[in-house]
Amino acid sequence: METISSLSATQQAIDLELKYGAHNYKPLPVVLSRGEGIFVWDVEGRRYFDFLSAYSAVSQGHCHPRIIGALVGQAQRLTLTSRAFHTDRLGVCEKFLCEYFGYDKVLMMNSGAEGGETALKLTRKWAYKVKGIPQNQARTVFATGNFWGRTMAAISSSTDPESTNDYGPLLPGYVLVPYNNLHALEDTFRKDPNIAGFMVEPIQGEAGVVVPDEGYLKGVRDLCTRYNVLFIADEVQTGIGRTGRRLACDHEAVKPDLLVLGKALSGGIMPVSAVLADDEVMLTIRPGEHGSTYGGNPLACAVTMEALRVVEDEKLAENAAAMGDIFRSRMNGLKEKSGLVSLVRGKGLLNALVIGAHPAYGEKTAWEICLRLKDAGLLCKPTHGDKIRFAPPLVITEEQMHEACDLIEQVVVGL
Ligand code: IF1
Repeated sequence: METISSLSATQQAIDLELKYGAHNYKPLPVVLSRGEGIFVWDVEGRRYFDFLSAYSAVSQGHCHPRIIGALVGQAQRLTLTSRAFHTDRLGVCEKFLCEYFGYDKVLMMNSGAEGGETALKLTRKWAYKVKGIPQNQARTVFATGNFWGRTMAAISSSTDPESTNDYGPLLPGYVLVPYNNLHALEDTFRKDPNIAGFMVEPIQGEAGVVVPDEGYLKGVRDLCTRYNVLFIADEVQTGIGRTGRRLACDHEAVKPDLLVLGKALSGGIMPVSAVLADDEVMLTIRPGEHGSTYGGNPLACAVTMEALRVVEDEKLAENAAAMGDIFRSRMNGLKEKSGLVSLVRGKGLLNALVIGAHPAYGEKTAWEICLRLKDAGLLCKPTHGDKIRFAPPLVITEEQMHEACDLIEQVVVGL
C-alpha cells in the first residue's frame, strides 16, 4: 500500500538521491524536471533563470528544438556501432569539425576529461616519436588553479586539495607554473629540455573565472613555438561561443597545437568531446593505441553538427559578447550599491562576482546569496567559496538579461 507522503515532491526526490546515490555533490536544494531555452522548472512548477548552463554545456539553451530534432532523427536510425566499423556519420562530422576549427584531424571522445586525457596521450606520443624526448621522460606543464576533470590524470595536475586528497599516488610527469605568468613559463621551458606540452585554459573556470592579462595567450603561443612545446588549449568550458568568440583563443588570434572541446560541443544533449590537431601530432597515435566504445558514435556526430550549426545560425558568440557587456556593466553598478561585491570579472557570458563576507554569513555569504537567488527564481552556484559564477545560455535576450540582473541586484542589496 503506497503511503501518501506528506513530504513535498522536492524533498522526496532529494531523499532518494541521499539514500541511493553517492554523496559526491552538495547541490542547491532544488529538483529540476523541465528545461526550455534559458529557463528550467522544478517539480513544484516554479520557473528559474538557469545562470549555470550545466557549467557552460547548455550554451544553446535547454532542449533546443533543432538539436533535439537531430537527436531524435538519428536515434531512430543508428546510435552506436563502436569504431570496429565505419558509419555514414563519423567522416562527415570529422570533416565538419576540421573545417570549422581549422585543423587537419579530430579525435572524438565523450567527456571533457577524456578529451584532456587524449590530448595528454597525444602529447606524450609526439614527445617520443617527433620531438625525440627520451622514453618516459616527457613532462607536461599545467598552470596552478587548473581544472580539467576528475580522472586520475586530471587530478594529478590539480593544486586543489579537495581534488587530490586521499587519491594518491598521482600520475608523474607533470610540472606546475603560476597561471598568467610568462616569465615562469619561459623559465621552465628553458631549464627543462623534456617539456612536451603546456595545457592551459584560456580563462580558468573553476578557479573562479580568472581572466589572464591581454597578451598572455599570444605569449604562450610564442614561447611554445620557440621552445618546440605543444600549446594545448583546454576550451572545454571557454569554447563554442561562451566568451564572445568562437574560441577564447580567438580573442588573441592564436592557434593552439591541440584544441580540447567538450560541454556545449553537443549543446547539453549528451557527452561529446573532441581533440583537434594537425597531422604531425594526430598521426602519432596508430590503430589500436587509443579509443573508446562511444567515441565518435553516429548519434554524437548528428547532435554535434547541429549544435554547432545553431551556434553559427543564431550568432550565439556575438550575442554572448553583447549580453556579457550588459551583465558586467550592471554588476559593476551593483558594486556601487553593495559592499558585498568586490570584483566583477569575465568575458562574454562566462562571468563571476567575488563576494565579500557579510557579518551574518561570513564565508557562507556566497552560498547564502545563491540560496536566496534560487528563492527569487535564478539558479547559479559558488565556486571556491567566495566567487559566484554566472553563465546563462548564450541565447539569452537583452530583456531577459536585465530581468535577471534585477533579481541579482535585489538579493545582493537586500542581504
Ligand atoms: C564537476 C568544475 C567547471 C572543465 C574544463 C575539462 C573539464 C571541465 C575547463 C572536464 C569540467 C565541470 C566538471 C563538473 C563541474 C564543472 C566545473 F566546477 F568542476 F570545475 F565547469 F568549472 N576542462 N568542468 O571545466 O569535463 O569530464 O566534466 O565533461 O566535475 O563537478 P567533463
